[in-house]
Amino acid sequence: MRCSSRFRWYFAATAAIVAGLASCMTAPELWAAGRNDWQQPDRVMAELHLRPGQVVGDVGCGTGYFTFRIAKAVGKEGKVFAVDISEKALEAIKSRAEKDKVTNVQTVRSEPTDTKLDPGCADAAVLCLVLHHVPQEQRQPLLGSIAKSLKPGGVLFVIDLRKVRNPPFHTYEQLVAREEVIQKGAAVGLKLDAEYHFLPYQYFLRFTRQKPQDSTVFDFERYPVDLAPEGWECRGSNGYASKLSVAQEQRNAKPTKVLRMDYNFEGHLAEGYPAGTRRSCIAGTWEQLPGVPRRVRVDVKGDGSGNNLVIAVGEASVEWFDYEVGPIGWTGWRTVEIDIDEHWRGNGGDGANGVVEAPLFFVSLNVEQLAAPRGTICFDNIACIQEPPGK
Ligand SMILES: C[S@@+](CC[C@H](N)C(=O)[O-])C[C@H]1O[C@@H](n2cnc3c(N)ncnc32)[C@H](O)[C@@H]1O
Ligand SMILES: [Ca+2]
Ligand SMILES: [Ca+2]
Repeated sequence: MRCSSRFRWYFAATAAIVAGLASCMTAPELWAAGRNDWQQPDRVMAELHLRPGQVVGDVGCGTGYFTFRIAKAVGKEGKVFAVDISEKALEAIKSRAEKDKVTNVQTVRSEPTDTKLDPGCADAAVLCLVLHHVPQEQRQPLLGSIAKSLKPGGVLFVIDLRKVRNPPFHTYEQLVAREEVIQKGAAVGLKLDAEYHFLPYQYFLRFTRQKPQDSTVFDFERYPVDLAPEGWECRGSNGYASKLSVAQEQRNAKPTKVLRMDYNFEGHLAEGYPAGTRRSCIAGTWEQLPGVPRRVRVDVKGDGSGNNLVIAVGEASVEWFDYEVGPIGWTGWRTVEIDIDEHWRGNGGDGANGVVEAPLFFVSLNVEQLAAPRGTICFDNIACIQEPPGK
C-alpha cells in the first residue's frame, strides 16, 4: 500500500508513542528513540552536498547525531568542528571519536553568542535543533557569529521544529518560528536560498553567506560647500559655538569635499565627565548602514590638538559602542580604522548586551577635550567594511 507521507509520519509517531508508553519512556526519550524515522538523516545529509576536504561547523552538536555523519562525508582531508556550550556533550563526542577512531572531528567549547570558530574558516555550518534552546535575545548574535565563521559564499543549514500550536514534546513558546530565523539571518548577512519540505516536524533551511558588499562611503560630494550635510548634526552642551560644514579641500592633486568640524569647548560644562575631559562636538549621522559592518574606516585631517578622537556606533538592539582612536597628535590627512568587534572603550544603551548587532544605524565622530579648547578637524570617506578583520 502506498500511503501519503503525512500519514506515514503520523503513523510512525503514534507507533513510537504507544511503544514509549509501554516502557514508561519520558517525552524526550521517546523523541530520541524514533529519531531516525523522523529525522531522515540520509536524506538530510544528501541535501548538504558536502564534498571530501570541506570544513564544516556542527554548531550545538550535542552528542554528535550529525557530527559523525558529516565527518564521514568530508573525509580525512576534511574537518568537522563539533561546537557546543556543553562540556558534557563535547566529552561524549571525544569518547566516541576515540572509540570509532575518527580523526577529523575537533571539539570546540563555545559561548552562547560566540562559536569560537575562526573568521571565514568553514565551507558550511549545521545548526540542528539548537535555536529553540537559545534565548530570544541571543539568537541573532549566535547567527551572526556563525555567519562570520563562514567563507563568503559558505552555507548554513538550519533545522528546527516548526512552531505549530500544540507541538509534540515542546511548548509553543519554546519554539522558534521559521520566519524569525529568516529575518534574523538576513540581518547578519545570511540569505535564504533553499528550503526542503520533506521533514515531518521540522523546517530545513539553507542560507548563503553573502559576499561582502561595497562599503557605504560618505564622501560629502553631494553637499554644497559651507552647508552642514543633511542628516549630520553637531552636538554637545555648547554645540552652538561649534560648527559643522562641508569644505572644499585640495587633496592629492584632486579637489574633494570633506566634513569640517570647527569645535570650541569654551564655556562647556564638564558635568559628568572627569575634570579636563570635556566631551563635545559630536558629528553624527542617522543613515542606516546596510550589511554586517566589521570595521569602520575614515580619513581624518588632524589638527595636532592632542584632543581625543572617539568613534561611536549605534546598532540594532539600541546599544551604543565607543571606540577610542586616541589623541589627535597629527596634522594633515591620515586614515583611521576601527575593528567594531574589538578595542571598544565602553557601551550602553537600551538593549545593551555587549554584542554589535547589524545593522548599524548611527555613526558619530567625537572630539573630547584633553588639551586644546579649540580646533578644526576634517573627515572624509567614512566607510563601513563588511569583511572580517584580517581579510
Ligand atoms: C537538542 S541538542 C541538538 C544536538 C544536535 N545538533 C542534534 O541534532 O542532535 C541541542 C544542543 O545545543 C547546544 N546549545 C544550546 N545553546 C547553544 C549555543 N548558544 N551555542 C552552541 N550550542 C548550544 C546544547 O548544549 C545541546 O547540546
Ligand atoms: Ca570627499
Ligand atoms: Ca547589542
